[in-house]
Amino acid sequence: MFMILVIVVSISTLYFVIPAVSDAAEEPKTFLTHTGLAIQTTGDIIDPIGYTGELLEFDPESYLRDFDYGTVSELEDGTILREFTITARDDQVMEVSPGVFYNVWTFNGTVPGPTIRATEGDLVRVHFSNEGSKSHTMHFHGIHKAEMDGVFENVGPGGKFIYEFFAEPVGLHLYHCHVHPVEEHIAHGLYGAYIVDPKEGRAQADELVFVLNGLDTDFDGENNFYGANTVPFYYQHHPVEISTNELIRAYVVNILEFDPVNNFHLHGTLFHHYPAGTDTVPAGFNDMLTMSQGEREILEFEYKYPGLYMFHAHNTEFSEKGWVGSFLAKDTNKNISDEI
Ligand SMILES: [Cu+2]
Repeated sequence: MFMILVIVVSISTLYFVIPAVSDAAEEPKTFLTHTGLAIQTTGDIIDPIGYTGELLEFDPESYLRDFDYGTVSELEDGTILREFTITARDDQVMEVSPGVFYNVWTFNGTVPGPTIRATEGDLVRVHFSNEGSKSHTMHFHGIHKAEMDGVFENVGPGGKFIYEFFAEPVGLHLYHCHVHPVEEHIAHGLYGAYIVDPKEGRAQADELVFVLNGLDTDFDGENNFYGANTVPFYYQHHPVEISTNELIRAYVVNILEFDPVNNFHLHGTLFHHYPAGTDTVPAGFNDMLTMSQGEREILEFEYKYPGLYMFHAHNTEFSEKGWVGSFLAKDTNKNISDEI
């Protein structure tokens, strides 16, 4: 009788244990729902949009100093031609914070898109393809013909468009999708920085790009996360390494949706700032900058003393929801002389 009881208990235990073991071994899949919500689950989905969102990896570390100068050639009249290939998609998913998945819409697979860079007077030619499921465009800030403005000529799914214009004026500009509702197309990530360098160049510096943005991960028209270059708290966990007594040039673009203003506050030093980077005379010497949506500023500064210095939105709601980082200023010259 005792043996029968043991056998019954053993079989019952296996019945409950084995399915649990096989479930645990299943890899969770990422799905987009028809509302655009990105979820991960091992279960069956009853509300699928019909495809699985591709998980996107984005590295804010490499984005920071990554400039796309295009493919360069020279026209017969001596004009420099810079050609760029940009592809829009709207089906990818990014884990923007541990366990939080968001349907990102991308130019060349990143949010922000690549930092497009040219020199004043260059001919810029952008070969744009829309591989998304919705219409998209590229609207560049700057001086160009009306038909190159990327506003009225919607590029449908599978469509292509070539934008061509001369790089002018000198400055820090912006590009973004301009299809309605523009708010939705920008909030999902279709934007990037566009830099036009002066012909004579700028002073040698360690150059960094910060695109200030936010993430409305629950679609209520308010941001749940804020950041510089998309990933909340990234530069707090991975401080930006710079050198003391070296000129730092930060290209700061505010593309934050839903909130009317954003700001940039620097600790331990002050910066000269140039609105839109269009003038050679700084507008001020400050440690605090407030920008409305679409505004850009070039900041130039140096650290006198080595150490860890914060930079963040002075609006504490934004900084406590991710828009905070640090510079790790190292006394590089001292280290070199020590080694010698
Ligand atoms: Cu769009």
